[in-house]
Amino acid sequence: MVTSAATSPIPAKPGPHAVVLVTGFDAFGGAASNPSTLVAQALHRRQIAGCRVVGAQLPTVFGAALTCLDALLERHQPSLVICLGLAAERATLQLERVAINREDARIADNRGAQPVDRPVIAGAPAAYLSTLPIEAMVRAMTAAGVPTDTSQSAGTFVCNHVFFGLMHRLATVPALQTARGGFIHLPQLSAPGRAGMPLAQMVHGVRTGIRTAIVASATPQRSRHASRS
Ligand code: PCA
Repeated sequence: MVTSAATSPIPAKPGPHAVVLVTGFDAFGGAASNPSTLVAQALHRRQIAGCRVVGAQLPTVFGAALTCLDALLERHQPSLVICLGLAAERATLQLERVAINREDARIADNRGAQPVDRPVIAGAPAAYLSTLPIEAMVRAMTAAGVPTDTSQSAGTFVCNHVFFGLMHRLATVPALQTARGGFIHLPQLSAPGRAGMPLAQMVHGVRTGIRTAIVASATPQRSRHASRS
């Protein structure tokens, strides 16, 4: 069963008390840095469409990442949560549609854990859909000059673990049931002789996506493809 949490608009009127939580991850798999935490840092304390951004870093560690996310959710009671992670093989920003209740690690996490074919949360639904207005965000981010796509798989490593844990909490914790959330994978940072995207472009794309998510109605989005059919 795929479960989608309520698709109401952002509940709190945009204002100084409405919080947008943006998380990134620390470096993993031998890489020197992770652009997701750099984007979260760059947006920390910014105001976007009347909401205050709280940027934070999660550890790339099964379990500990969700413990850290829980503390942030409890402390900030955000109206909107966007978790970011690196998917180095991708060329664009990618809004993930679905979090699955499964983890299966190709490499060890930052504490050496490498789970094989186990649920993120035993007894929870098989999957959750993002509650972000994905189509509107992709349109706005692309129009802002930041190559952006949708993705139908967040993988089975720590990013999916956090995405699934987030969506389960938004669906089941009463205080969070009107909040919306989702996950965006980022390409690697560009560097001399290496393909990728500059940090400023990623920050601009994520900021544009957040603004769109705040102001967009959550009524069903017209498909990007509708005008072609
Ligand atoms: N990317 C990994 C985990 C941390 C990150 O930034 C992933 O895609 O699962």
